[in-house]
Amino acid sequence: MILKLFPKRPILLLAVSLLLPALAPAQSPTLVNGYEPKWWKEAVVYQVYPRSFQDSNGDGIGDLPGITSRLDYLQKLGINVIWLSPHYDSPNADNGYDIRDYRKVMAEFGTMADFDRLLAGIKQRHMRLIIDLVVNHTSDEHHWFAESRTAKDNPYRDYYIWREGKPNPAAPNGFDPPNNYPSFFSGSAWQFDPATKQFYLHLFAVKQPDLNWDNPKVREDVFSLMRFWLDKGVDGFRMDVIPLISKQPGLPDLTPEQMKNPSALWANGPHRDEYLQQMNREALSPYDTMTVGEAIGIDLAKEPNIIDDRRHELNMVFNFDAVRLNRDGRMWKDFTLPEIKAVYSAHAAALDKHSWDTVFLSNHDNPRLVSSFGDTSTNEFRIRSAKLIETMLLTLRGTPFIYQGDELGMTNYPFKTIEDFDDIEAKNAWKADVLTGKITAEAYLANLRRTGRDNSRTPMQWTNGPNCGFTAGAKAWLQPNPNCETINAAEETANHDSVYSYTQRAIALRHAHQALVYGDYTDLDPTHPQIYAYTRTLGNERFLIVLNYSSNPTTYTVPGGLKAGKLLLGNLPVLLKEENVGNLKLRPWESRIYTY
Ligand code: TEU
Ligand code: CA
Repeated sequence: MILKLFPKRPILLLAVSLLLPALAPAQSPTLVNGYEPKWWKEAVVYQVYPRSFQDSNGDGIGDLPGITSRLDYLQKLGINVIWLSPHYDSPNADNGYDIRDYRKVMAEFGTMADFDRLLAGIKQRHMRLIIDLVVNHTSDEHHWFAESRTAKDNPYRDYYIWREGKPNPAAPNGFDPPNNYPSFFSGSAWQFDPATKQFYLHLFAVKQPDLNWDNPKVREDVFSLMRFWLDKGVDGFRMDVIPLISKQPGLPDLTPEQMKNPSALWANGPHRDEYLQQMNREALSPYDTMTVGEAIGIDLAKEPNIIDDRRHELNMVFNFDAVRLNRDGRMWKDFTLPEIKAVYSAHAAALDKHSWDTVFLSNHDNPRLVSSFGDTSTNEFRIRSAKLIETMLLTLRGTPFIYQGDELGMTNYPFKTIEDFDDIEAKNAWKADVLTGKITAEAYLANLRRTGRDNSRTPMQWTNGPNCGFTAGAKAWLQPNPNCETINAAEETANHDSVYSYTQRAIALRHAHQALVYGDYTDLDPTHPQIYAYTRTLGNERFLIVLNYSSNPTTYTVPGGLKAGKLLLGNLPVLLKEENVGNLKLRPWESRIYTY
């Protein structure tokens, strides 16, 4: 058509063909059930904790070549995106969440060439990689901080948050901290630094000083390191405690009310959204990225402020309402199925089609999925409940996240003494609470065995061989779980009825049906104490998911006269007569996905 317009003027023709698209109004994407389709909405994400995934050189510590050697395993599982917990140079005060050099790979994990090979291997297998952006704080060994602490007029002084202490002759160093902020890892959030006789803020460990994001140079340096990795071909970021970046002006003391949940204050600073919008503009928007923020302290109702796609901040966040249903502060607490269902109903109500959700019940900061939300009283129930929970995660609304080992049904570790633990959070709390007599060692350890982060950090169980096939070396950095005797990838990848093989089928089902991604969600029976029955519908694609979240059998009548149609996937072999019926005979921990 255009050729007819300008037969004799090729240059003009070229100019017009280049200009026209720019002139034409941006094609609004074809929405799916009101959602803008995105690869990261259709993806299943797999979190790798590199220190515990696969060792390749026998030093007992997982590494990048080890992950590369297992990419076929992940591709076969069917996952689309790998979230790599921190791989950067770090003194490992908090296992990598304390970064010394953002443009260098941790020596124990390998080289930049190893990273490039890993990224290439992931792309070759049509998967993507997001890395962990830890920029609320750095390591105290990062050169910014090494400079900053030397003198009050050092050009990097204002990269961190330094304040005068309150004179108190009775206090160590003669000063009390600037305010009453507690650290997440026990004790005060302030550390006195003798060199300049001032305190610096560290909401986490002493070796994790908080960056001062109010300093535009800090923001520019962060955006520049993000661009460094995006230029390498990384597909996005999981952002560590990102809502905490905007501190309270004047840093007044917490009130007694605020002291009960400081995150609620710290996560809602005055410049948070402005800085995330600047980050999106200057570091993310030029690339096709996926971003997920770790939103501690953000109420569900406030999440759209960060994830509504019209605000150009983050794509999604981790909300902790579900995964922390079994916690009261640090203490374990029992929970019920209606409580779980209430979380997802609240999410469905609070997040409209501009605010995409995440679905997860495990990560490197929480105990093992099947031990916390399933039933490990027998091996059979461990397998069934692990499959049931994967069914739930892969059919609820939002991008599902699988943590390494969940696909095998890995369990918590039989920790005995405090020496068995590595985690700084656990060790600091032992000093702060047990050694001061606030809580007995028995009570503390009993709780930690159920809630401790190290439960998820024990090495991946590849075989039933020495060190569970995680390392050819004599000793792993953290003891592997002896139950790799029965729970290991070698056995499960060869067994059609394993948790691995079932999870593979459930992921394939999600990929095959848009309704399980973009479909409307309806909880059919929110108050039922034992059954979780819900639908996902998109046009004439209609799915009924029924989960018997209990170790007791039951006969369940699907509400509203709804008939379960064709069975697409069950975690137990199902007799034909259990299709096209309203009454379902469900065995303990049985899950079924039907059309209807
Ligand atoms: O976690 C923040 C966070 O939510 C945890 O500290 C959590 O409160 C606690 O561990 C529950 O037991 C992020 C990282 O995921 C975590 O691994 C780091 O330790 C922390 O930030 C500091 O970077
Ligand atoms: Ca190694």
